[in-house]
Amino acid sequence: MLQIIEKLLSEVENFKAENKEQVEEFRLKYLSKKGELSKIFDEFRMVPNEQKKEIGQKINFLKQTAQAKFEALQKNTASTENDSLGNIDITLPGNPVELGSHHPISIVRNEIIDIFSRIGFTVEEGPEVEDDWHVFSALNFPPEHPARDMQDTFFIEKNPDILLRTHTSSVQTRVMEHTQPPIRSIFPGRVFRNEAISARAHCIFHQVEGLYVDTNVSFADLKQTLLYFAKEMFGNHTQIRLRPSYFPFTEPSAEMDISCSICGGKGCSVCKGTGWLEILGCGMVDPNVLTNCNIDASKYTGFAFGMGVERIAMLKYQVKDIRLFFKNDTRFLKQFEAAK
Ligand code: 2NM
Repeated sequence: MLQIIEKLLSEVENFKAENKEQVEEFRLKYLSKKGELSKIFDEFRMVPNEQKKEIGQKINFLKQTAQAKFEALQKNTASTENDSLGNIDITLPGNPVELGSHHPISIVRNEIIDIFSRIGFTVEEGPEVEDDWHVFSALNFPPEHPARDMQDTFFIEKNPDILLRTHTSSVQTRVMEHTQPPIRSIFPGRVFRNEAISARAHCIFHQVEGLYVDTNVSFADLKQTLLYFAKEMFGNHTQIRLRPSYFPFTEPSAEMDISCSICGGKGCSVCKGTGWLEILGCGMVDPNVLTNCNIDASKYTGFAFGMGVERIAMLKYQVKDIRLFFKNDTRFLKQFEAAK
């Protein structure tokens, strides 16, 4: 009998329960009317009187231990199963929410838009899939112009009249066609060129172009507007330089350099020792373009300009490879201004 009591005591002490079902198992096995303890109490009646004291104490101890164990098991399983309500410290801070960051192209595009918005330019957008008229013909590109070549432009295979715009000037055609001057807008958007991808060129990139058409718009207006832009974008110390150039839609045309923002004009590896960095093309809108878009070229003049957002972003952030903007490598992207 003593052996049985010892065995039960060790069983009770070592019993493990992970849920309510196992606690109930414990109760049935040891504490219920047909359980082990009941049996022991029944057999106790047969114990000779001289042993009753010793064995009685052992049985009582077993009963107390089993009772205490049962209560402890109940308490433990209750507290784990009630976690969703009872055991949570609601004053603890929540798990941090990871925020993304703005893409550098978006940051620079928005900054360009802000700068021109402050002097009254509105923002206009248009389709990426265009027709020949809005991208080339209306803009004074002659039929044999190389930009119209398959090598430079993505055409829709079955219809060479439909193509991916190579510049956002096509939006300017659309705006001029249905708006009489004054027109003072910028045109941000994605453009497509059939070019080999390298560290300096990509087949998809972003432009912001600008257009100002009104009476008496002059080259001096163009120059001051772009000087203001350069100073806002690259700092008040920035100087500009205009070099004669050629574009089909402007006459005269120019390319604009800024004094090198890295070395301040002394000459370094970024500006290749020249002290100047090319950032955009510009010019006075060719009267043919105005006429093509139903604007009276004897009454109105205009200036236009266009820049690559990637180029500006590469200069601003000293990014050496344009492909980084398109890779979606988060190690690159998370270095830029966090989303709010
Ligand atoms: C450039 C450079 C020079 C330009 C011209 C026109 C329009 F529609 F008015 F004729 N839009 N954009 C222009 C002029 C664009 O990008 C380098």
